[in-house]
Amino acid sequence: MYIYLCEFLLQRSVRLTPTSMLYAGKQQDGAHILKSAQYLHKELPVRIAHRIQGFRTLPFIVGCNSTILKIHEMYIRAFHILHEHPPVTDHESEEKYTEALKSLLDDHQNVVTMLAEGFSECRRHIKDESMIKGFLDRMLKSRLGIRMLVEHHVALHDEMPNHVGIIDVNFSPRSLIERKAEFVRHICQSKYGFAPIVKLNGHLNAKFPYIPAPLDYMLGELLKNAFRATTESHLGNGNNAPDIVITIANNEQDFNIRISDRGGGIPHDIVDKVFHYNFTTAGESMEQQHDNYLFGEITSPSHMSGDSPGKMHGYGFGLPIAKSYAEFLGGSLELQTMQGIGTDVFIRLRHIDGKYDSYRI
Ligand code: ADP
Ligand code: K
Ligand code: MG
Repeated sequence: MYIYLCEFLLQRSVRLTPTSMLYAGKQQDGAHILKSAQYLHKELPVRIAHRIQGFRTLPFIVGCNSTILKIHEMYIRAFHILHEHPPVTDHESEEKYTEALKSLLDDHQNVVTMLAEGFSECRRHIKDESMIKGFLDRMLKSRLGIRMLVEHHVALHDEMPNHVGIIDVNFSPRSLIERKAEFVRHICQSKYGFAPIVKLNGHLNAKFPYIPAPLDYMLGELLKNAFRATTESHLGNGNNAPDIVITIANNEQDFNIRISDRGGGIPHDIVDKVFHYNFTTAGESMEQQHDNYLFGEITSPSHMSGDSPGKMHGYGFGLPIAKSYAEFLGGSLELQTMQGIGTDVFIRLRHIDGKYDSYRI
C-alpha cells in the first residue's frame, strides 16, 4: 500500500477551471461524458492519496481518535476502489464507474460532521492551533473540490434546464438567498415562536453563470449565525427583533454578499476565536441546550457539502468552513462586528464566466 501511495503523491493534480467545465462542449454520442470519466479515473486517486498522507502526518493523539481513524479508513477504501477500478473505455464501463462514484459520494456524505466530532474529542490535547487549521483547511478544500468534480460528472448525465452539469448558467444570487433565508426563517419561527425578517437590497436582478452548491452551504451557515444572534438577543421581545439585511453587489470581476444582523455583535474576548475550528458558544445558555432543532437539525437541500448541517451547530465549524470555501472559490470571507449592536459578514466570490481569471477546482 505504502509503495503505491508514494507513486500517486509524486503525480501532479490537474485542476480545472469552471470555465473549461462550462465550455467543454457537449457531444451527442456522449464523448464528453466519457472524457470526463477518464479524467476522474486518473485524477481522483492522486487527490485521495494526498488526503491519506494528510491523515498520516497528524499527531498520534489525533490520528488515534476513533472517529478520525474511521474517516482515514474511508479514504483508504475510496483509494482502493477508485484505483483498482478498470479503465473507462466505452459507455458501459463509464456507467459502472459512475455508479461507483455515486456510492462513494453517499458513503462520504457525513465526513464533515465526523471531522467536527473527532476533533472536538481530541483537540484539547493539541497546543498548535495552526497545525489543526492547516490540516482542516486543506482537507475541507480538497474534499470540496473532489465533490464538485464528481457531482459535476454525475450531473452531466441529466438534462437540467439552464444547467451544464452543476453550473447554473443563469444563476440568480437573489433567488438562492431568498430560498435559503426562508428555509432558516421557517425553522427559527417554529422553534422560538418568532424570527427576524430578511430584507434584500443591491443588485437584485444580477444573473450570471455560477456553481451554486458551495455558496448555498455557506449562506446556510451564515444565516444560522445571524438568526441565532438576533433571536437570542431579543428573547421575550420577539416582535421587535430587527431585520437581517442582505446586500448583493455584482461587478465584472466578482460579486459580493453582505449579511448584516443586529444581534448584539461578538464580544471582545471571543471575537478573535470565532474562526477557530471547534470554537463555539453553543451550549452556554439554557436556550441553546434545547435548541437542537434550529441549529441542530437543519438539513441543507444541497448535498454538495455532503454533511448534515443539522449536526453542525455546536461544533463551531460554520465560520471557518465558510471562510475556507470562499477562499477555495477564489474569494474571501470577512467579518466585522460592533459590540452591542451587530455583525456584518462580507463574502466576495470570483465570477466563472471567463472574462477574468477565476479559480481552479
Ligand atoms: P457555531 O455556530 O457552531 O457556534 P460558528 O463557527 O458558526 O460555530 O460560530 C462560532 C461562534 O461565533 C458562535 O458560537 C457565536 O458565538 C459567534 N458568532 C458567529 N456569528 C455570529 C453573529 N452573527 N453574531 C454574534 N455572534 C456570532
Ligand atoms: K468557530
Ligand atoms: Mg454557526
